[in-house]
Order: sequence, then structure tokens, then C-alpha cells
Amino acid sequence: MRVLVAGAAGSIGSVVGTGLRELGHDVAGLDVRPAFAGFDGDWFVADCTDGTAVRRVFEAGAPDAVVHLAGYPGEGSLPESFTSHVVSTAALLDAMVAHEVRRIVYASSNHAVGLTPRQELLGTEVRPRPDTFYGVAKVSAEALLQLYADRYGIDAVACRIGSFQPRPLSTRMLSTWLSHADAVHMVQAGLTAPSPGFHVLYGISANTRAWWDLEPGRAIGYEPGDDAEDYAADIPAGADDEAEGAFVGGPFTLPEHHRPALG
Ligand code: 15L
Repeated sequence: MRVLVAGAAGSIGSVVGTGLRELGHDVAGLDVRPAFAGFDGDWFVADCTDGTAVRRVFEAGAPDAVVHLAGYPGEGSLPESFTSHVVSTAALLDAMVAHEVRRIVYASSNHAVGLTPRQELLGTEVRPRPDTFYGVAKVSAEALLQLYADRYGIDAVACRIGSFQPRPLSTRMLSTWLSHADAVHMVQAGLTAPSPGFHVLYGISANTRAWWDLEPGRAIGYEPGDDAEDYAADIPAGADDEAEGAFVGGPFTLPEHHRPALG
């Protein structure tokens, strides 16, 4: 399958792009940065918040599917967050509609529900409860995917990613970790599941202390293989553990992230 990876030079994009190539996909990269060393497929330097630039990328050779991993991974003002996550998604979706591309896998985030108090395993049926403007933008991007799925029959898999790291780094990450290998499995499931429609899953590994339900992922074939518990003995208790464990969004829910929407 020819897969266009938006945000291909980023931390998740470089791992997932490489992993998809190893699985046999023809991966094309799209990023504002140049290709990373060792990447030898097609690469487009363009800003995916720019609809015209994205249209040109598709005109150069439409993919079979899009994996959208682009965007600033932290908090910004509301307009910055919307541009980074919603406008970029819109630009890719419009190009997909114009070129009859029917599949997108999207890097949403746990911060779409980050102000949900920690309780039992959280499913995907809960209402949005963002913890930041970043989270608000992820909720909105998910809504946009739902709209394009309903209007145009696009299959759109929104992965609410937890903590993507080579290994867990804090007590919270023993619950929220997504390993590199599992990120590739997750995206592969999103690309290949038969007719998922609009589907939301939690992007974490098979963590013994998981806060989020893995069933929505398993329903489309995402079977994680790693468990953060294997690293538990190496993780000392941290001063912020209790505060970070009150709501599922952890550090993003703390007052230091409070700011006016318009900067
Ligand atoms: C995310 O969605 C963020 O992009 C990343 O910076 C982390 O905060 C991560 O979630 C997490 O919750 O650990």
C-alpha cells in the first residue's frame, strides 16, 4: 500500500514510517523538515496546514492511505492549536476527497479526555473532556474525521495516543506508555482493518496498570505486545506522582498549563 505519512520527520513519524516500510508499505514522507538520514522513499517538504501545498503533494502521486502524525505535541494558544491539529487534518481530508483516498489513521491524544478523573478503565464512549487547548483541538480533529467519514465514506481511525517513548519514564507512564513497536502495530491495524468507518481507540501498550481500555483497539486488530510493567522496578517514585494521577491527562491537567485562549 502507498502510505503518505504526514509529520514523517517527527518522533512518532520517523518510527512509524520506518516500521511501515519494514512491513512492506511504500511510504512517502511529508514534513516541514527534510527527510531524516536513511529514509529513501519519496519525501515532500511542505506544511500540512497549507491546503494548496497539500493538494500539490497529492497531485504528485495520490497515496492509498494517509497517516497523520503532524502537529505540535504540546500546549499552545487556541488558534495555534487549531491550526496545528484541525487545519492540518482538514487540508489532508480535502485532498483525500479530491483524489478518492479512503483511509486515514490519525494521531489523536489522551488529552482529548484528559480532565476525566482517574477511575476504572476508561472506554471510548465517554464524552470529550479535554485538559488543554491542545486537547480541545484533538477533540475537534476527531469531530472533523467523523464528519468526513459520514459525508464521504472515509475510513478514519483516531488513535488517542498515551505516552510514546522508547521506555516509560514516570509512574504515570507505567499506565500510559505506548512502545515504539506497538505504535507501528497500531497504525498497521488502522491501515488494514476492513471498513472501520470512524473509529476511536486508545494508543497504549498492553500495560498491566493501563488506565484506558484496549478493547476498541483490539476490535480493529491492534494487539499490543509490550507492557510498561517490565520497567517498573527502574522507575523511582516522583514528587508529582499523586498530582499526575488525579486525572488521566496527568501533567497537562496541572495549573501551569492554564492560560488565556488567545494568548
Ligand atoms: C500527548 O498527546 C502529548 O503530545 C505528549 O507531549 C505527552 O504529553 C503525551 O500525550 C502524554 O500524555 O504523556
